[in-house]
Amino acid sequence: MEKTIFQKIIDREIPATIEHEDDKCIVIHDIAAQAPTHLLLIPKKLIARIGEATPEDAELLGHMMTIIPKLAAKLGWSDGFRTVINNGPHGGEAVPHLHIHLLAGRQMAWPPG
Ligand code: DGP
Repeated sequence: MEKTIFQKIIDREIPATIEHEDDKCIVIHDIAAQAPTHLLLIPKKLIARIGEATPEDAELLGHMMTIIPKLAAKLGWSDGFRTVINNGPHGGEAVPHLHIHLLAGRQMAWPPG
């Protein structure tokens, strides 16, 4: 199977600006930022999308959640931020490798587009 673009970034085959990395996940800056800060939190394990996560992934997903407040503190997101997971065609998913968008630095609107 062809590697996803995010797998190629994890494997250092293509460059990205890395904000955090550990044994389970990587956080990069989105190439098409939709906010002053727009990060992607990506598991190193290939889970195509959140709708395909299994109970086996619970520890990994929990670990990823704990990275978010650490980033918020490190990057000074005291005014708030938004997390987004796009799933499938109606969700606007473009890359079939689970990733959590983290957007900060401006007022977000609701409802989302
Ligand atoms: P989604 O629509 O949720 O699948 O979002 C995919 C995001 O991935 C989109 O915001 C743009 C970003 N992206 C796509 N290709 C690259 C890349 O090569 N490098 C980086 N840093 N981000 C990318």
